[in-house]
Amino acid sequence: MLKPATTDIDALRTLDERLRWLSAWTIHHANHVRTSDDGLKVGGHQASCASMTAIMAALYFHALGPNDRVAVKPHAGPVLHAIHYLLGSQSREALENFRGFGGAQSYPSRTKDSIPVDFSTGSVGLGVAITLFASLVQDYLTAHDWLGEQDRGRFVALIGDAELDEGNIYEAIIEGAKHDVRNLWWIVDYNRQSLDATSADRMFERFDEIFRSCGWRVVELRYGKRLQAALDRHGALTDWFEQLSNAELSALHYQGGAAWRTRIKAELGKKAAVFLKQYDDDALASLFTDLGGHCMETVVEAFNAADDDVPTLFIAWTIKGFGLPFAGHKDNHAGLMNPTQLAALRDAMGVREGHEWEPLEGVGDNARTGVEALIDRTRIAREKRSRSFGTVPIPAIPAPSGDEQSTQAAFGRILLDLSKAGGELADRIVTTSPDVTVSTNLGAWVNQRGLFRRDQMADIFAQAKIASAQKWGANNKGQHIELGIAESNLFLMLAAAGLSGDLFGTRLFPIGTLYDPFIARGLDSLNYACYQDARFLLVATPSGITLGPEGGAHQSINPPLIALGQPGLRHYEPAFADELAVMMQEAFRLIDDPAGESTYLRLSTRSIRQVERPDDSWREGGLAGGYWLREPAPGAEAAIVTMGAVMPEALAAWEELKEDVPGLGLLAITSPDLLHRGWTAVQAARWKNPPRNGEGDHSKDGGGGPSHVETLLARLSPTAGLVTLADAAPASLSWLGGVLGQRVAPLGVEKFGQTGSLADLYAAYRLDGDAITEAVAEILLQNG
Ligand SMILES: Cc1ncc(C[n+]2csc(CCOP(=O)(O)OP(=O)(O)O)c2C)c(N)n1
Ligand SMILES: [Mg+2]
Repeated sequence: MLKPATTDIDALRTLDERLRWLSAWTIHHANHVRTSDDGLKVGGHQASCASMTAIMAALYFHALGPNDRVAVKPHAGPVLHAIHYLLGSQSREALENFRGFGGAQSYPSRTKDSIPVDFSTGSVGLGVAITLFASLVQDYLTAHDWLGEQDRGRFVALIGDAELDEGNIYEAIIEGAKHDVRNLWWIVDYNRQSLDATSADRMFERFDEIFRSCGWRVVELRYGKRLQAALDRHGALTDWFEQLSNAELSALHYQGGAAWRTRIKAELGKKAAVFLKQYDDDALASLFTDLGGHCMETVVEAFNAADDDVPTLFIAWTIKGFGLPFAGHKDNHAGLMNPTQLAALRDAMGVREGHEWEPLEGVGDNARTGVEALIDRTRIAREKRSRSFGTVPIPAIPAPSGDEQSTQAAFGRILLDLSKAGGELADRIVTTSPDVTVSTNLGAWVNQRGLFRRDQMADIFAQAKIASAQKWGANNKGQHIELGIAESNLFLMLAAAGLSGDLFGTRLFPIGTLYDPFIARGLDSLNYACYQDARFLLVATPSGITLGPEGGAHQSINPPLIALGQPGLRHYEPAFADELAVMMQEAFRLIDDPAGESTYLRLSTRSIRQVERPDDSWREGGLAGGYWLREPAPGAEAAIVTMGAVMPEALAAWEELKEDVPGLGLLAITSPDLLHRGWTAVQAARWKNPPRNGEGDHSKDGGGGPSHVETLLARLSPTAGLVTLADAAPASLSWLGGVLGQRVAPLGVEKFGQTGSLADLYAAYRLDGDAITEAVAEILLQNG
């Protein structure tokens, strides 16, 4: 760690002021200067920025090394942009267009911002926790000889104090403790205010205990040097000050010097007389705002002292809106200075009107040299890092053999075969699961490739010669990261490992498994992973009421609908093992393709008879979202349209009905998600809509020709009826009727499941042959 010279401290103070000005001005400009044609409030968080500028100046212009990565508190996004503006890596245009289309994003975004953003933030808590999993991925890569010591860094999260209420943070530190995670700095902007008001009192003491018990070092930056010195001389004042509640403290900061004087006089009387005499009102206000997080020396000292790999929580006391007219006001979260207030701040900061965007405006000639030198020496990346893709050959994945198979068992077999065959892809796969490794069929893979731990963990049961099918020893070459039961952690782990190419230059192929219904438990973390364009394979199994005796608490209904609405995640739902093999191969390809995405496979434990295939012509359609498993006659009046584990019911019904319903087709849907995307993409292309800013078109369609789903359904009569059948919410498939205006009789699960045999459940929930026959009759009758 570099020890700063005194002149550097001065330069850092100047940069702190510049960041406070530029962030406030960027937000002001977007709200009060830029013309608005829709009357919407643009917004921004001047107060949340102002409380962090000293911390961020010290971090970016002093403490950070070139390999360090930071998740910035979402509402301090403008400060990050201001930092890059000073470094010359952010344009004035992007700042002038803050929160505008194509401009600097409101919250730091890896994919949409032009500056290097290490982790997107926005949904509070998630940016914090992903740094922990990124650190774990760093250790994984080092242990596997993919990352040298010289390329390792520290992971930093800048956190709002109210953000610490998010439970996912505690789930993460518990997991981190198990893995002895290190190289983390989490820096809390302890301004004691949330969005609505001031936050609960003295929570820092609780946080302190929680983090320490998880193996963290906790460093509190309560007072700045000036305030500390004053309090040291006046014991009674210290006691009084420390008794102030968060609300009282904030109110006094807002009210200013006269209010401090009145309160102190009233409550300490003579004991404070000597103290009060030393300060006029302005000096008094200034003294009490000298909290740890605003005192450059204090911040720099604390960063310098934490120069090891122990995970460290810094609790830096600050004032929300520090230096701005609404400092400390409980309602200041979204508060914006009005033009008069802004002009006063501008004058106070020595910024000339019309020169607001000058990077070092108001910095005197003497100071300027030091500031420029410090900016030059700053070691953080100034350019957006190039993403690494296309590095790993993806071998063909053969289908596992067997007349009867479940997709879940086939998944385990495919991974086992991949492991045995070896090769680069197999070596780069890292699997992870929240305590359902064995029950999602990852067991054989883990037996082959082992659990990952930095330190050796003996397989005690194996050593004691106790019979077990599952090996459970770990070392630093293992390829499975076992997590506790916290699905949010699973998705954050997948997010971090799915960004390994971007963060560390080495692509991993992360595979996470969990039970399908519990996707919902980690949904925001999953969305967060996709939002950052992390690449992974999510295997959700078992699924649906097909789980039978396990009952309603474990039977998923709506994940296909979730997937239908989730950008960056492709849903595949195979019925047969050969489909699954093709989908896994495609999922690996998509992980390593610049225009790719993540894949969600919805699998089942139901063992079903595999179909005989005359040839491989189904494959292309299977990958595109669907294919005719039983061809309809041209212009046929009816088709059964089915996805996943209920395929045997559809096949049986087709056999039974094919005589009575001439030309009846059976359409196997492998991805409603892809079909829907292809359909809308083609329509957009027809209307010549350009693709949205930066978003890859993941469908194969888009040229204006018919989409895959249109081609499939055009085989039927325009007046045909579709019986859709899925062990999922019926809306997963019923939308297909909208494509060509064909009628639909939707079958699926709309009520919570329960225990029972498959026959019982399929009958009760109308997924059986009778239901299909009735539905076919229904649509034919309607046809008149
Ligand atoms: C998951 C989530 N819930 C709610 C919000 C809305 N929100 C944004 S900031 C905020 C309060 C943040 O307070 P704090 O973390 O203390 O930050 P600061 O005081 O520094 O602005 C809330 C509730 C959000 N961004 N994410
Ligand atoms: Mg706060």
